Amino acid sequence: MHRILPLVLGVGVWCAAALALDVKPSDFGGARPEGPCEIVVPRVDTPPAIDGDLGDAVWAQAAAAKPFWRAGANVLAEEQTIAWLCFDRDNLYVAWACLDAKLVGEPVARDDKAIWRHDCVEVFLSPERDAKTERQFMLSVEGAVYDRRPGAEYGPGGADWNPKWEGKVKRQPWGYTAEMRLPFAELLDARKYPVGRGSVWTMKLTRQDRGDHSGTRTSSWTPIGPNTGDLRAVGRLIFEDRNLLANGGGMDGDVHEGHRHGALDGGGTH
Ligand SMILES: [Ca+2]
Ligand SMILES: [Ca+2]
Repeated sequence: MHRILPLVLGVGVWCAAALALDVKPSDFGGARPEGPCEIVVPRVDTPPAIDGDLGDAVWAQAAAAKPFWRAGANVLAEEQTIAWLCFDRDNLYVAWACLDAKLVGEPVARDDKAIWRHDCVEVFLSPERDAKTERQFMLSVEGAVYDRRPGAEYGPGGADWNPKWEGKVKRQPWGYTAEMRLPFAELLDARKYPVGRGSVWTMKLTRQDRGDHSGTRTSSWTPIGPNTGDLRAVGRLIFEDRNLLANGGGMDGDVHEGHRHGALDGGGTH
């Protein structure tokens, strides 16, 4: 969990960041995980206001996903990103802080592929833990959205899927912040399959960065291939509690799985 501390920032420009989070330049970056990327996200009582500003107290309780890796390479991304996640009964919430020297974007219509020429953050989610079903939520620095779900009923590419979700962005002196509210009911039959303690989904968190450099720089929380369509690059999104096998019971496979990830305790949550 994040400590709630006053902002003590060594770089002057950071002083303008009115974040409830204890965000400072040294927070960006970090070591590559030894195993699969996982994050255990806490349940919260008070939802954030989705306005792009991370001043909501609830973000200090959220789990952080970092660092981000350059797509197609085994090196940290040039401009780093932190995403924070938490949930309540009805929604998954995602906050973003993106270091970015030059913001590039313009308003475009929903599902306009021009969004790939803009600065964007993206979430890919599969409650079924099957990457081929992953739903994509993309939000540009100008607040444009692209969302898709694989399936013939959603058109070629799946972009005709238009769920109800919220995403807002706020420009910062050092880049931008963003917030998303992703309703469970848009992702699955939440009454039949309630999301809660011990639920595990697969997830990718990625970012497209345009700027004075050539082309798009793609980066990802999970080490990933050259583009965000990499179906193997999923991490595990764990709701509230990683291991429900408190007494070591259960099936052999589950025990081994729990043991294997035990070494990562806390690694994805700070
Ligand atoms: Ca907010
Ligand atoms: Ca869509």
